[in-house]
Formats: sequence, structure tokens, C-alpha cells
Amino acid sequence: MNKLLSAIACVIALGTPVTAQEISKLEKIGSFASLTRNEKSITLSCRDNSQVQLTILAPDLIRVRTSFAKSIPARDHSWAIAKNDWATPRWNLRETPEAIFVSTDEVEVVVHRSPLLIDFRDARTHEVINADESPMMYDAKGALAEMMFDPSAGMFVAAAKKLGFDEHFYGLGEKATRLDKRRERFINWNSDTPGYTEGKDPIYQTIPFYIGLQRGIAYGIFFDNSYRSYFDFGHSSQQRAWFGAEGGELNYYFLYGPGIKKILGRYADLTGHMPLPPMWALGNQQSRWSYYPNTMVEEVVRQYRERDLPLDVIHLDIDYMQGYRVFTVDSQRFPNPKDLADKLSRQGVKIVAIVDPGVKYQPPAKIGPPIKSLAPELEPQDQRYYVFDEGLEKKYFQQRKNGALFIPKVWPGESVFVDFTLPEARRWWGDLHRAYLDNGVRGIWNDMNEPSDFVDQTGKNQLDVVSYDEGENSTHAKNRNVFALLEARATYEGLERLKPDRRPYVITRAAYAGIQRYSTMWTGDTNSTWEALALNVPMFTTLGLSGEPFVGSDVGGFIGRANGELLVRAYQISFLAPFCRNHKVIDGYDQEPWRFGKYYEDIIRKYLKLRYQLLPLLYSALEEAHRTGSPLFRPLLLNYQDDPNTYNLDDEFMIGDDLLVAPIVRPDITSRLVYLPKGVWYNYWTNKKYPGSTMIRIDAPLETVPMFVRAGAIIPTGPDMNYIGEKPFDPITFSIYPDDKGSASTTLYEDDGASPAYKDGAFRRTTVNVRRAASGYLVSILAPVGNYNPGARKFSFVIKSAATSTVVAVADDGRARMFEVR
Ligand code: MIG
Repeated sequence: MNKLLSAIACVIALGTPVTAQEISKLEKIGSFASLTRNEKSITLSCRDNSQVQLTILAPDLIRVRTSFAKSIPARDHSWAIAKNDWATPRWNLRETPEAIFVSTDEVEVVVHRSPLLIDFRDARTHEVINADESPMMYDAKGALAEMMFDPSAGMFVAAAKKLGFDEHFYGLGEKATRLDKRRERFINWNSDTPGYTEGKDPIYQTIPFYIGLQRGIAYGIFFDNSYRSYFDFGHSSQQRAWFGAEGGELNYYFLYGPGIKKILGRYADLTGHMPLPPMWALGNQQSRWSYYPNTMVEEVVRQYRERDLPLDVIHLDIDYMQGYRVFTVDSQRFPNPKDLADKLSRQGVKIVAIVDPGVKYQPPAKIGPPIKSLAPELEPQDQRYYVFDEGLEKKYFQQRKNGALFIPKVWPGESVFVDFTLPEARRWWGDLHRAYLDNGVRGIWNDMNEPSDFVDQTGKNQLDVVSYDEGENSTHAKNRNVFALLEARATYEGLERLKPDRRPYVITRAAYAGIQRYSTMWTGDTNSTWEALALNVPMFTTLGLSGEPFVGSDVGGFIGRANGELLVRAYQISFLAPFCRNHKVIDGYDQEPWRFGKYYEDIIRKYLKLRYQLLPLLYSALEEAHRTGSPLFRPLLLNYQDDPNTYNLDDEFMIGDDLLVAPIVRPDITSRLVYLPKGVWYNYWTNKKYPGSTMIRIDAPLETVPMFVRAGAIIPTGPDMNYIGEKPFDPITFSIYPDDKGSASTTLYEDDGASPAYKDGAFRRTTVNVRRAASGYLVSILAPVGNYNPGARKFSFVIKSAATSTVVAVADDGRARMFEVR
């Protein structure tokens, strides 16, 4: 009986969230003993033989690396970090009997000697920005072993910070919760969670990076540890915000603002800037689990064109394969995939195909040499499956500690997973994508890469799976959360090698920090409910504050049954999301834009067309995200960090600096309150002006999502298009929304939209400034910057504040010019 009870207690305890009280049981790091200094870091040795290394990477970027009860190990490796070659900034070291001071021009780190506590202060004001509430902690005696998911994997490590009385928390990537994460707690453990609802945690991704904000001053902390990790922002304590992990190093980066945009830029420098995807990734996308055969795919595209709905991409879900074998095509369903791709391509539609990590476990039925073919993906695979054969021969599949193949169950049934920590295996996986590119597929959709395992979704079945991990031969506890990152990397690098003149396009479900270098994302298996729709804005904006700018959600929701109203309201958010894709589960009610009747279809058409008109704006904002790390789909907070009214505002969003949208996320609503930040705002639909810093009530019938333009903005738009590339962006219309002083400005970014040449300067940046003149407005187009030439075309200008502004058209010949508009 006792045994049974303790077994039950154990089951309950394992993997339960650790609280602030529990981490108090941990050993605290010893006090300061001695110090060594080199060119860019200091290493502190402690009385318990622990070591703490502070590395000065930039004036606003300090790394803290701690090794408990032993010296800092020689191996220092992270899959997330993109940049190691920082030019050491000016810094200095000062010691007093109480503390050690390390300061740059921006940050002052104060390490109190005993007990050892670290404060981060503003170097100019000496104000404390973030401070340890307790010395760093480690589980020397196994106090938390019972609560750990895999007690054998490592030692719990944690850092506790003082919880500010008025501190707000943002980030952590993909979390099914609200924008401000104060008073919440989270676990990071990539998990396949279909039909998740608000509060479900963890879900698919792990981005252990957050931003704290207090008194308008922001800092960031990136806890680069891929083990199962915990973040608690005052959920289990009134004083403490803490983070920890079930193994690995207490290794974190402190990023100082005070501006959030600056922090996002640094985070992008550190973990990688999102490369630009092909411009058509911004086009409208349609998916279904699954469209087949080929004639069904053609019919969906035909409907789109016949109904005058723009479309750029159609997705092939898992049923295109031979029995779910990745890198194969079912020839009954798709007799000539290349023909299909060509046919669609002539209509401007690109194919994206799903690729799961599970490779069907299929020992050859007959002994003998494998079938040699230049296009094995089109050959029958029921006797031998070339991907399994090759991977097995090369020893690229994951094994358990005892050397047995690890055989999870996924869509193909018994399957194997690739050890993506092996560089040769990544290369092999990447090269396999030839099978798709040769058949005209243009993008790859990585699903199931938590990795999902039908045998057991928690990861318990995988604990003894070993990955090479640069010779460390580490287990699942360390590698689960980076599996998808490395799969996406293999995919991206493969596409890049196979088609060097094309920008890769990859979509992933699971992720770890750094994913933005390789892949865009979508928020997995949502429900077709209003509750799920209400999560769109907080989730997209949170992802944007976590280094993932290219985000979106299945429009209309994935599981269950949408209706016309829900679908319209969903499009009224997603028509401005980077990833705009309607997708539906296999047994759900159909959800293409026309499925609920003409009334709804007409409204959806209006928003899809508007998306395409706004492409010059969206693409410019996307390039800004690539270059600066500031997302295009933003919380108001990002643009108005000094306005506490925005700290919790997550039912409105902005695109870049200029467009504000207040969507409807509940049924039967025809008006809503909208908060407008400081300044003046134009109603996008009526051009009526509103003073900001206030809440207004605005009509929102189903046809109209409340949308505002910041006074001082210029919104560039292009012509209607059925797909990107159908016609040139000609004319580009600049709609001018002057501010109170009569000024407005914008910068338009353009490039070829397809090749990587933009990285070498093949882009054009055109700045337009407007100011009030005697009898109208003086427009000046500055000489464009960059080496991309879009060709001859027209620019049009219209003043939106004037009731009867005339449209002035000028030739854009790449030269500066100045003229008047009334
Ligand atoms: O176990 O490929 O999130 O978008 O349609 C379900 C079938 C597997 C989950 C994805 C979803 C996709 C579905 N997949």
C-alpha cells in the first residue's frame, strides 16, 4: 500500500512545476574568493570552488556563465548563438572591500562579494535595473530530484531576481497566454499540444528569452540552456522572479535597453537576424490536411482565381507521400508532380510540402542492392525505402544508450529520427530536399518536430536517446528542445545549397532560440473558437518580442468548425500577419474563404486584396525586422514604451510604426473601445482625425476592422494583384497623413524579392519627406540608396487630410525631386 502511494506521489511529482519555495532548498553559490581578468572577461572563483565568468561582449551585452562547485569547463557551445566575434568594447574593473565593479559605457555590473549577488545598473545613473534576490543556486544534494523530469540528466541550476513591484515581463516565444507575463510561470519543453487553450504550457517552442520593463526601462535576459527550463515571474513568490533548468550551465546574457527595440536588435545580433524569405511568403496561402489528388489541388487554385481571391501558395500535407514516407510522392495521387507544379506556377501559385522528421522504419523486404534511381522519390518504396536505407547505412539515426535504434511511432507507424546534431546527417537531410525541388516544390513545412512521438508525448520514451552533440554524446534531456532548430537548419542549409540563387522558405512548428536564422513559424493546432482567436494578437506580438518576426496562425483555426463570422474576424487579424495561411484539420468542416457564403467571402476578398495593396508597406516592415530585429507585427508597447497604458494592451496591434489595428475577437460585436496612444490618428477608412492618449468607441461592423494611421506617416501601396510578381509595383501610391505640423515621412524598401542579392546591396531604399508649404504640401523624394533598379514606373501622391486632394503622379527615375501636392 505504502509502495503504491509513494509510486503515485512520485508520478505526480515528476515533472511538476518547481516553485520559488522549492528552489530555496538549493545550495547557494559560495562567496567570492579571487579573481582573474583577461581581455574581455573576468573570472571569479568562489569559496565552494564554483566559478562565475562575466564576459563583456558589447556595452549593453554581458554574459554570465557559472559553473557550480567546479571550474568553468573548456567546452563552450550553443546551437542558438550566431555571433562569437564581438569587438570588445571599452570597459573597466574596480574593486572595493564589498564588491567588484565591471562597467561599460552603458552597464555597470556590481558583484557583491559575500554573499555573492549580482546587480546590473545603468552606468550613467547607477540605477539598479536588475538584481539577484539570492545568490545563484544549484542542487548539490539532489533536493529537487523527485520533481525533475529526468533526475539522471543533470543538476538543477537557478537564478533568482528581485521582482519589481511594478515590473512587467514579455517574451518567452510561443506561449498560449497574454502579452504581459507578470505573475505567471512557464516550463520550456517542446510539446505537441493539439487543441491547446489559453494557459496550456508548455506548447511547441522554447525561446528562453524575456524582457523585463519597469519605470519605462527595459532589459533582456537570454538564459541559453536547452534543458527543460522554468521561468517564474512572481507566480510563486511576492519577491522573486526566477529561472532555472534541470541541467546544463547557468549561462545567461543580460541585454540592456533601456529601449526594447535596442534589446531586440542585440538579441538578433546574438542569436541571428531573420534572413528575408522570398517575397511571395507574404502572399496569401491556403492549406488543408490534405488536398489530394492533384486534381483537387488544381480545383482549389481554380476556385481562388475564378473567385478573384489572391493566392500565392498552396500546401501539401502528409497525404502526398507514399505511406507517410518523407521524400517520396504517391504516384496514384500525384502522377506527375512536376507537371502540377508547373501548371500552378503558370497561375502564380507555389507549392509548399510538409516534411516530418519521422522516417519510416522499414528494413528492406528483400536482400540485395538498393534500387538506384535519379528520382527515387517517384519509385515505389514498399520493398525498400531509400531514405531509411541510406540513413541506416550512414548511421545517422538516433540510438538509445544501449546502441539500439530508437523507434518512436509517428505517421508512418514505427519510425526513426535523424541525429541532427551530426553535421554530416544535417547535410544529408538537406541534400534529400532535391526530391522536392526537382518536382517544383518551393518551400518546406516542418511539422511534428518537438519531436512528437505517439508512443508517449511527454518525452519519457526518449530519455535514454543519445545525440552526438559534438562528441558530448548527451541525452534527450539536453537535446529535445534543440531538435527542431537543428532540423530547420538542415533544411534551410540544404535549400540554400541546392538553389543558391533563391531565398529558402521554411516553416516550423517547434523551435529553440535562434530559429529565426532558418525558419518562419506558425502557432500549431489551434481551435476554431473565439477564445483561440483572442490569443492571436498576444501570441504574435510575444513572438515578435522574442526574436521571431515571421509568425502566423491557421486562419479560422485548425480543429473544429469555424463559421463565417469567425473566419472573417480571423482574416481581419491575419491579413496583416506575416504568415497568412488558412488551414484545416482532416476531419474539420471546410474552411476556404468561400465556404460560408458570398457575404463572408466578399469581406474576406476585401481584406486579402488590401493585404496585397499594402505589400510595399509590409515588405518594408519585414526588411526592418530582418535588419533591426524589431518585428513588423507589434504590440503598441514596442512603439510607446513610455506609455503604461500599453503594457497590458493585447487586443490591438501595430504594423511597423504607422498602422494600428483593433480587431474584434468576440462574436456579435459591432463596435469596440480602442486605445489610441499619444499623437494624432486618422481613421484608415474615413480619414477622420482623432487626438490620441485616449480611448474612443468606434464602429466595427463585420465589414470593417477598426484601423488607424499615425499622423506623420506615409503609407505606400501598390496595385491589386492575384499573386506576387503578377505585375510590377507600378504605380506606388504614397498616402500622406500629415501631423499637426504638416509633416510626414516614410522609407520604402525594395529588392528583387527572390534572390539573396539584397545581402550584397541589391536593394533600393527611397525616403519621402513631406512638409506643409504655402498652398499645399511640399513633397521631396530623396535620392534612393542601394543598387537595385526596379525599372521605370510611377509614384503617386495623395494627401489624406484634405477632402479633395488631387493625385499627383511623377515618374520614378531614381533621382531626387521636389514638388507640391494639394
Ligand atoms: O498529428 O500533418 O500541426 O498543421 O495538418 C497531426 C497533419 C500532424 C499537425 C500539424 C497540422 C497538420 C497535421 N499535423
